[in-house]
Amino acid sequence: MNRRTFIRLSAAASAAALYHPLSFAESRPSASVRLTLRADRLGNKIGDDFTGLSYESAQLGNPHFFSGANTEVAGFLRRLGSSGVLRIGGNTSEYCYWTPDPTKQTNRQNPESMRTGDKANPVAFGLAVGPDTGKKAPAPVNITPEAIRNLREFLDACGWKLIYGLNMGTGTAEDAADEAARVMDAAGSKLIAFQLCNEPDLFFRNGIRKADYDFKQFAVEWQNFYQTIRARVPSAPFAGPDTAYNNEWLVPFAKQFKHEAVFLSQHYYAEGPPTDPSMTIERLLRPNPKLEEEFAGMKTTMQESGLPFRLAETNSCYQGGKQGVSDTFASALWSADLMYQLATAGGTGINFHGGGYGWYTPIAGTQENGFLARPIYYGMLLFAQAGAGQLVESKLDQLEHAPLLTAYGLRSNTGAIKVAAFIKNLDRSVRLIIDPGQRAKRVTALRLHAPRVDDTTDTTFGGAPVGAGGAWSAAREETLPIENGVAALDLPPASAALVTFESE
Ligand code: BDP
Repeated sequence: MNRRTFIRLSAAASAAALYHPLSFAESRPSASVRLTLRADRLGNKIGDDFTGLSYESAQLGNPHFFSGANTEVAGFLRRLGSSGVLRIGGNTSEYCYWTPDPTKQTNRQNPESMRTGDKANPVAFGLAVGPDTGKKAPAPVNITPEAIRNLREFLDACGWKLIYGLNMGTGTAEDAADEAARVMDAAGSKLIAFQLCNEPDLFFRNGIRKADYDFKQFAVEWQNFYQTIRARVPSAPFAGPDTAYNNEWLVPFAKQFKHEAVFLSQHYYAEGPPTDPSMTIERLLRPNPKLEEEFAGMKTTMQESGLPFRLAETNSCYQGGKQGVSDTFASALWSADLMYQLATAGGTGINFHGGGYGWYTPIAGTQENGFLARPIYYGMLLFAQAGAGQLVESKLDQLEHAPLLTAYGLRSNTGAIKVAAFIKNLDRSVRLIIDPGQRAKRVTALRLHAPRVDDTTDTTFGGAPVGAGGAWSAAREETLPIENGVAALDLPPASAALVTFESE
């Protein structure tokens, strides 16, 4: 090797050592992207109940988790919206058994102290259930009337509504009807729908049904459960099919059950399995063809049936999430962007799955140890702060400067124009020039920030972290310059901001 080659190679090596693909140096944006809003052209509405969380049904095995006493978790939910939707379901819903007489509990995993509500027993009081990893059939869990009563108290404490998953996978229609009667009685108008099972399009391969299980067989069972429950609870509302991803089940379900269902539901996991090394932050932040497919199915079914659609379970990576991806700041950018993508495509709500210490859970913890907001929660917080309203026609120009930039205009119900902007490029910053389409007297921005895109602990929104019980208020609100009616927002790589235009 001659000396010149050596110098060149060692210079390259030290540059490589300094360069970390996930850390970003603050740099002044050298390029601009322009966002033009047409404030007079309004699109889809975003309702108060758009936001939501999803928990495993097995969580009800500890009746003290979703209870009026769990003011911590109720506070975290309230921060995300005054009337969001809590969905109870997941893989474990097929292994939860209605137990109207608690003295007859059969499940050995359910300790005696959990039934007596012994708050002094940290195991009983603190038991939090994480997302099922789908690797084997989960342990059976008993659901008692106490759990249902407490669930109602919890909903009162946070103001949220309920989607309740029954067990069609391994339970009977009679038990489901009895459970539904109790849930209906306790939850009343807080219940927006029962779902009969979780991801029936995967029953053929997860041991719940035989390998030839298809939509036709499912539809017969669904109809039978529906009729049995309706005979007992004539006003029970239903949603479905709560499929994993399969439009070939979703579309015929919409056709066949459009008069029985109040809305349609499907799931979406951006990545998986976590053991696959190609499941990365970079991939999570790129557009996903799987999502496009789901949206196509969603649009067809909505047209077909006239029913609303809810993404009733979603998260970044199936099998319980991926450490280093699902628990990072990238998930904050991903979650809020997904909420706006869904609203733009016509969806009416979303439920991020979680619980316990799952990698992708928005709220992590137990009653014993306390709870904290994970990065994904901050994405939902940005969406909550934008609030309900109606999307405004928005156009991005010069996007070649930041191909992964997305931005959404919203006329909020408070009257203000808001813009949520996300730059998912890791290697460039950009100046976003925003023309709000109407005169503004003051423009402010709250930033979604973390020191690195793979950071797991230091996310902030508006310069402030979320504290105990969901406590949060913005500590830093930037005033953006306005020139000739347009505002300028500098976005560093992998970051987001919520901009508010106050009209004159
Ligand atoms: C979904 C299941 C849920 C799991 C999740 C996952 O409904 O119970 O926790 O996948 O694999 O399909 O993370």
